[in-house]
Amino acid sequence: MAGKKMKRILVTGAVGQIGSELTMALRKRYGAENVIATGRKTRPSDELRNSGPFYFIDVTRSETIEAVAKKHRIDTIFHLATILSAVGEKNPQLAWNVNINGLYNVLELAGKLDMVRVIVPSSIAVFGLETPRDNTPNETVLRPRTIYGVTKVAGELLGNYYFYRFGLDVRGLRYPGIISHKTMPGGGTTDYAVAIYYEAIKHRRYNCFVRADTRLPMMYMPDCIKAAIDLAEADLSQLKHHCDFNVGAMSFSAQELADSIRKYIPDFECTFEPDFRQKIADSWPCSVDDSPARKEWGWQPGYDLDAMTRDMLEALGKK
Ligand code: AKB
Repeated sequence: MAGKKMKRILVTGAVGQIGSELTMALRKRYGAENVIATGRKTRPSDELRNSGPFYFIDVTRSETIEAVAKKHRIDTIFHLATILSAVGEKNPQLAWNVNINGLYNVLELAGKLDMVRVIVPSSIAVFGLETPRDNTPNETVLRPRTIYGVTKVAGELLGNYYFYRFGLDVRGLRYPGIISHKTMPGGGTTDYAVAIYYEAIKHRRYNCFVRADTRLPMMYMPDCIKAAIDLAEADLSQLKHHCDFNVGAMSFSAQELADSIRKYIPDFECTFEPDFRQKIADSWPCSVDDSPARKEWGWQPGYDLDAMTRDMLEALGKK
């Protein structure tokens, strides 16, 4: 069984770091009119607004998603609206409401409207201090210490539940930190790995909010988009996992990241002044084992640290 084809797609969180680029990639692939971008409050870029339909919705209010989904006869939702780890620690109630109730609303609606598929990103935040940190297995201890991680574990379980209980084709992958140059990330722990490039170009210096030896798994945006689309288009009969795929690309310390930038900007200076996000970073893996994703849907990243740094600096330099 290959699973039904996606035709009309709704993206929640389309104004965010991943959503803004994923929406454009989906529009190119599925036709601009067939990919409906939605956001809650932030004004969409001209590119997003002018290239296809855009609506303001609130995922915690089911009727707002339902109205758009019915109007455009949506059969697939890429559900990206989420509160990330650092903002979540500042407002755990908001994180619970958006990440849990928002997801519940999306899954219920997808079932009610007999949709083909729901794609929901998870995160390396599902892991915790008791998890092996190097080459973290796909199947391991999931005891996160952040509310974001708690909601992501619950989200994976909920998505799997809807698959096994109601036959709804829900798929998800555990993203590492995502690095990109179009839209800034909104309140995660791995945001330093994006900010460092902007500051290197603008000011030749950056004060990093984690220690130099902080090593985390990371991924460049083109790989992030490819992973979402490859998983969404994978043959259902090949999937043994559904909502909980590890996906790796690269792993480096904050120092190694600064060194990689220094190869291109020799006078770049990086200082390290850890804040509350250090504790979150210390509870996450250094690298992940993504062999189930490679085996079940052919996951293969394209970028390593130096290739990404070259591309980031070139793109931001032009900006
Ligand atoms: C965050 O730092 O909160 C996110 C993530 C790893 O899920 N980038």
